[in-house]
Amino acid sequence: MFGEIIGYARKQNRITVEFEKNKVTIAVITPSIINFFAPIAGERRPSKAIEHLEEEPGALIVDFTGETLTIRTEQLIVKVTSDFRVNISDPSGTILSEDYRGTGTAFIRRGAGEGIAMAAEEGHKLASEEEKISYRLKKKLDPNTFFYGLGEKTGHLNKKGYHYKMWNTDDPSPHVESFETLYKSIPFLIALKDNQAFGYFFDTTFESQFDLGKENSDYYSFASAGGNLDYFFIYGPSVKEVVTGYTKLTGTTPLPQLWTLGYQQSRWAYAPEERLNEVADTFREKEIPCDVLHLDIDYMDGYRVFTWDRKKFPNPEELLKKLKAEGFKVVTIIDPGVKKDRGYAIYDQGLANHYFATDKDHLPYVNQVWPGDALFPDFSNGKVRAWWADNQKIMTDLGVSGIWNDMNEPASFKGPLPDDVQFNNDGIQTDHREIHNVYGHYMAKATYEGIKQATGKRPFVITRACYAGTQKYSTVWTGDNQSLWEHLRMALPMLMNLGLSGVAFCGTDVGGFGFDCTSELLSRWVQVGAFTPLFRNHSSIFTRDQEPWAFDEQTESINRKYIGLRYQLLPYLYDLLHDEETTGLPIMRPLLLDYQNDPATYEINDQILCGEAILVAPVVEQGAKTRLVYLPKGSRWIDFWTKESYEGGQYIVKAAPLDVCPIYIKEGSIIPLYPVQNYVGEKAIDQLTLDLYPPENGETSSYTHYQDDGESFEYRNGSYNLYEFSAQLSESSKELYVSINATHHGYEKSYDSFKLILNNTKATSVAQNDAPIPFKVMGNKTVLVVKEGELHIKL
Ligand code: MIG
Repeated sequence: MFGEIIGYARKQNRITVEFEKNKVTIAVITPSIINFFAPIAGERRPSKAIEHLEEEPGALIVDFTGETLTIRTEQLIVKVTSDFRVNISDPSGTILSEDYRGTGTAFIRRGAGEGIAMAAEEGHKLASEEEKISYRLKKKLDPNTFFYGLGEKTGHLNKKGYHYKMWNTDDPSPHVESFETLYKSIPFLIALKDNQAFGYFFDTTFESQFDLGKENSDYYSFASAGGNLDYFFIYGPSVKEVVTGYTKLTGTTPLPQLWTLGYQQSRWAYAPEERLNEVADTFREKEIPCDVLHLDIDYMDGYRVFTWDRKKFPNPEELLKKLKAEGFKVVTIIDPGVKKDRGYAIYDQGLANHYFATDKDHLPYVNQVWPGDALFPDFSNGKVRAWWADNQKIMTDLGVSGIWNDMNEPASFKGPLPDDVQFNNDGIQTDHREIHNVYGHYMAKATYEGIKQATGKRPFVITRACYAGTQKYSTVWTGDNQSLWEHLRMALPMLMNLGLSGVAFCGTDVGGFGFDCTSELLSRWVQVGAFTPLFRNHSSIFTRDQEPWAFDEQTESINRKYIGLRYQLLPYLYDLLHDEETTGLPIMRPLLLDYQNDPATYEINDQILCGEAILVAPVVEQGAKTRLVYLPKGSRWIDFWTKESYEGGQYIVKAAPLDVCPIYIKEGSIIPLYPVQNYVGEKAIDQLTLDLYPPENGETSSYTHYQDDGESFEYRNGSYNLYEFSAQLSESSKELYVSINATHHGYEKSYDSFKLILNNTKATSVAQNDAPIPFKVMGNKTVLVVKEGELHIKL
């Protein structure tokens, strides 16, 4: 395909390498991020994932020996040889990524039977796929490599040994490990090898494949069914730096409105309005906090998007106003399929303006979804996105607070959209093969922009389908899981890998969507949900009720307990999302993200970190009343319930009766808490609680807390407050110094006081600026209320 290198040209940070048969471009984006581009399919087109590429390449040296072209950045050495073979090493020369130069072929399966060798089903499948792909890139696989990322995939945290595909797919059968595709396509892979992490972002929207040492353990490979070869190598060496690098390219999730972090209740479907009101009333009667209610497809008039069934919902505006007064925000579902129905405004406008995808003869393409015959807006056309964005006002003007985008793979009932369905692609006409994986992405983007323009507030969008970069516009949920223990277990690595793939704001249907949930399963699932960024219980029309009270008293009180805990943690979660807007780091993390030096964390599937401070080891097995917990090395950990303290780097056995989710707090943590409220904004928060777990003697720990109005974009103009908290324990362990300081004051409201909970601390005196401060010792902790300033606590 390429041949020998003939020469090269350099223009600042772009190096064009001329091969006998092709010309490639290597661009140094930053010292740790390199882009490799080969025009296999044709001209370069604007990326759909990367909208603002900031280049800060630093110093680089290029040199060519006649055989090998070497590019040295401040962080990497890239060597290119014939046939566009690339080796990448760190500055010390340790190889990170090496193109595979061997002749290894795919394994074969031998039939048992009479011992006759035969290619098995899978072999044939691989062979036929090979015909479809336009290029395959093979990289040498070292045995001590771990793989993460790839967005929303079934299976375990470490993806080594598996094969996955990127082709957005709605398959309602139970999601199992053998699924190669789901609703989302994020062609971003992280490799961790000898404590060095690096990533590859393959920016192709065509169907693509990742083989992670499945077909041959000597190499891993990436292949695409079309488009140009266009990938970014992103160096760590920490996984954190890789994730931050990837989100520097594709964007981070903007800070959401605070209420979106509250509890959300959904079901297919809360209709008519009496039913919705009944659910709302039950939350308030039972004092189970809830901020959001979702309306699924049955609120619409004959499944016509942007309409209401006026029999079931005679006056949506009044209804939403009434619910708002009770503290409920309503989110409505909007599907892409527009009913083919003359006289229906959305259809008429779409048709008149040529807004729908067409067949190859340029006639509007029709398939079937919920409303029957339906057409598909061509979201790859900026004009269509602008129209769709304007339509959001129809909903927000009635008081709708967020939009839930479903079915945007796009799903269709009469077979999949044919390859040759035509799309405008912002003026570079193309077909379904190129647009399929970004259809949901563009829909979410249009929805985000529409809500922003209509309300001026931070938009809340949930999408099922997405591509790399969708995190800039939308939160995601993982589609139609089922009420199975297997699916609760699966949710953890799936969400952790989504988080590592830039999708910081994500969640699963708590309790499971399909199949009937059990009281025990819901009790355990809500314990996980409380720590997932998007916390929504949702179930299908075909299943038994699944609200927190749908089972028995015990299940209800477990729901209340964990939803309440979630509301206490809101300021902590909000701080995480605020940090994430800059760093791109996920809220729900695999342990290895923070403990990369501890290889025992590399394959932990069933524990998570919620930010740095909280480790959660949920019970994900029916009947289990105890579980093994791994506490990572490098920190000490305090049992959240008993306050017992443990050294990291060990497994412990934790008793976990049904109402106990094992939770551990990292020693030294200072966690901001709100009181439990029925909904965000119910109580004015004049006092912030600081749940403090003192550091080791001689150590200091600190925490930055962020505060703003929780809904507008004013924070971008400086309208926010920052507080710096720190705690220091003296060498003798006899003195604890705590400081509370406002370091940025731009938002008009602030806290009047702080309630300090000093865990595992018995104070004998407390002074602020030498003046004694009253305090209470309660068991093993000390509680006091203070203003900003320096505190001297004698123990
Ligand atoms: O084919 O709108 O994943 O959350 O409740 C089912 C009805 C269509 C699939 C979504 C699910 C939603 C359901 N939808």
